[in-house]
Formats: sequence, structure tokens, C-alpha cells
Amino acid sequence: MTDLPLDIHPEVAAALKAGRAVVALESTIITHGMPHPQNVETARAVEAAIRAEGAVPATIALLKGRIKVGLSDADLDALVADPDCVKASGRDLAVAMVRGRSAGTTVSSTMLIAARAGIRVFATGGIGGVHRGAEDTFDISADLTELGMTEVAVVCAGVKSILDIPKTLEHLETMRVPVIVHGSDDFPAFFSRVSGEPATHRLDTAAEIAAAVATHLSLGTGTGLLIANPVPEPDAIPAAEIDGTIAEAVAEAAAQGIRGKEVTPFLLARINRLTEGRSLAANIALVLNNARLAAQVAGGLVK
Ligand code: PSU
Ligand code: MN
Repeated sequence: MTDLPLDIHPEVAAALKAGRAVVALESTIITHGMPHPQNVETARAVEAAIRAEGAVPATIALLKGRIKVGLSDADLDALVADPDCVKASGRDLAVAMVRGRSAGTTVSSTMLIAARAGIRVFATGGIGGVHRGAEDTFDISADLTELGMTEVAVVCAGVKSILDIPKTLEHLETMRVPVIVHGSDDFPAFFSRVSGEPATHRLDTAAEIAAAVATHLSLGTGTGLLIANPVPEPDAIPAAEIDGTIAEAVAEAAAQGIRGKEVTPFLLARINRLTEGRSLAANIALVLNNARLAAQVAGGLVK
């Protein structure tokens, strides 16, 4: 085995050593999920939101072939400035590293790296899942596979209806991944607070969620947890208003023959464009909201 080129930022390393709260963050949302400059602004705002809750942020990415756990300001600038930056899920890491590439890490690869670094709580916007039409395309995100085999709690705002939400929830059930909705009886659909799918479990406070995460980890099931946190009401876009746009984007992707790992970035970019910024505003608000909850959960976990 070769030694992994893995750099843990000194602040993150010190926090882990001292048993302080640390929250991992992914970087595909920065490199492939949001337009510039909102991507960089949001990345910095999310880190600030985590610090404001007393936790230490650890944004994870690949920089010129090295795994970074915690990015300096210069690292973040270098990541977004790299024209050859790729999107790396867990299976893409090795080749990207051997080639010395920079990459945004998806939920799947970020979970993998967070677990290796000893970080148990991770905040993002939305996870990948079972795509609409998966019965024909077999397009199921590696994020679900990773949730089934890596012991990290992922705080998200549910899943976008670019995905098949009922099938995504079925898949998580099959893989023994607890799905906990924060303060709602309905599983959230990213832009919308409700998806029409009932919450399998509801917990109302960060302290209760932290206790559930701690208990799940001590059970040793080997799986992660999905914590779904509905978008704040003022920023929510009702399903009735966004569903047509999403359907349009999904149809365009199919018509243009978009496949594999290009599908999700294509859909996100189309939806951002079609809603002229409204979806982006909701996206930013929900990521910040998830970062705050994740920091509180991480705080509860180290108590
Ligand atoms: N969904 C979003 N925003 C995102 C992503 C998903 O609403 O930025 C990104 C995440 O990094 C997620 C990845 O892990 O897309 C999933 O890609 P795929 O569907 O190709 O597995
Ligand atoms: Mn896919």
C-alpha cells in the first residue's frame, strides 16, 4: 500500500485531537453545484456559520492530487481557479490522485475521507440518490452506496425532485441507513419543505439527533445516517412552483443524452438558469441552515 497524500489542516487536526466539534463539508457543491462567484462566497459563509456555532469546519477536496481535509483561503481559491478540476466520487479518487488532479469531492468521497480523518458529522445541501427513470438507466448515486457502508452522519435538506424520492428512500431503507427528519413529519425535497413522503423518524432538537447519532455509531451497524433538515420557510420554493422547471431540466438532459456523472451538474446548472437565481438563493439558505444544525449535532456528539 502506498502512503495516502492526505493533509489535515492544522486547525482541524488540533480540534480533533482536543475532542472538539468538527464538521466536514463537501466541495462538488463548490466546483460543480453552484455558479461563480456564489460558490466561493457560500463556501466561506458556510465555514463561518459552523464557527459561529463553536465548531471547526473541514472542507474536503482534492488539490493537485493531494487530499485536503480543511482548506485554507488560498486552497479554496486554487480549487475554483483550476480549469482541469473534476468531480470525484469515491471511485474517482485514486485515478484523479495519481494524475495529480484537483477535484470537488461528492458526498460519497467526502464521507469516505471524513471517516478516515475521524470526522463523524458532515453538512451538505442535497445528496445524490435514485434518479427518475432509474429502472431504465440504472442511475443510482454512489452517495447511497457510501451511506450504506461509512459511519458518518450527513446533514442535508432532503433530495431534489430531479431524483425519484420514494425510490431513494426505499434504497436507504434496504441499506439500513436511518433517515431522521429534523422537526417535521414529512421528508423534505430540498427546495420545498415537504415531499409528500412521510418521515420515517422525526427528532426535534440537535441534542436528540446527536444522541441518536452516538447510539447508532455504538451499535456498529457500519452504516451512516441521513439527517434531513427542511429549508427555512422564507426561502422555500413550493413544489408546485419548481416542479415544472425540474421536469423541463430532466427532459433536456434525456434529449441531449447526458449520462453518468454529468447528469447531476447538468440538472443543477439548468435549474439555476431557468429560475434566474431563485433556486440558487434557496440553495444557499438551506446549506447555511444545514451547516448550523450539523455544528450543533457535532457539538452534542463531543459532549
Ligand atoms: N445535489 C444537489 N447539489 C449538489 C449535488 C447533489 O442538490 O451539489 C452534488 C453532491 O456533491 C452529490 C453529487 O454528492 O452531486 C451527486 O452526484 P451523482 O448524482 O453523480 O452521484
Ligand atoms: Mn449517477
